[in-house]
Amino acid sequence: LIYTSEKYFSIRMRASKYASSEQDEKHISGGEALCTYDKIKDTVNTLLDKALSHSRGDPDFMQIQFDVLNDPIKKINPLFVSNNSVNSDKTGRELALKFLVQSGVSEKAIAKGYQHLIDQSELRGAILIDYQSGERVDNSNERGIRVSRMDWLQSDFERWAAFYNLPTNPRLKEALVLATKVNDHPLAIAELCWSDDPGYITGYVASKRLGYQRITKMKSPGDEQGCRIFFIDGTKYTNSYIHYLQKQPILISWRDK
Ligand code: PML
Ligand code: MG
Ligand code: MG
Ligand code: MG
Repeated sequence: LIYTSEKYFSIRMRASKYASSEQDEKHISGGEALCTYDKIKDTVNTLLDKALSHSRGDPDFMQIQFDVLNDPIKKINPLFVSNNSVNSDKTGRELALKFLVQSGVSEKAIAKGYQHLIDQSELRGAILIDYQSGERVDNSNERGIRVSRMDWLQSDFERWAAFYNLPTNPRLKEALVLATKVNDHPLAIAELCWSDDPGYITGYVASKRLGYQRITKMKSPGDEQGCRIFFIDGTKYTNSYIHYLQKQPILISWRDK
């Protein structure tokens, strides 16, 4: 047998509704994967299925794209996961506030972060907020920043989940991949997230200091307003951070660097 160094590809999907109508475009689903050439077909099918059976609705626009990776893939360990069970979304939001403050984010920045979300209700990606001033530091308006080029081999994820007695929930996997990438960068201070899926109310705060703190209730069922805020040191090098989020290939890898 001859082993060659294999090429990897980044596969990305995004699906939406009303893209070509008078109504505001509605984000339905997005997805990211890294794979070798022989896995492209299966990976594309998985992303296709994800968007065609989505609780936010049936898309009328979808784009699936792949491109070869030229930069080397960096392997990083997943953030440590803790579970916080709360009995209401109010308690969940209060706990999230506490975790953000413990991670170093100012209360002013958190309040302003929530205001940016309210002002921009059609956001598709994440917004970047300075962790002290609360100013928004990306210029992407309602598009937001999309984190790309990341994955976690399913077999490695399943070994990890079994070890920690966690569910092999694809949402947990995708969110933990993203949170680990986002927080691995020196400019990252913390992330706040909950889903835009009406039926999924678990969210999290993630940071280098606290790991991935899952919170069981972050919004009321039926609510389609999601949240993804990256609190960063936004006083310099913001463009290099955005470049990292969009371009640096990251493979989450448990105990196997
Ligand atoms: C999403 O669905 O886009 C975000 C889900 C965040 C929480 C995932 C989890 O830990 O269960
Ligand atoms: Mg439209
Ligand atoms: Mg995958
Ligand atoms: Mg979603």
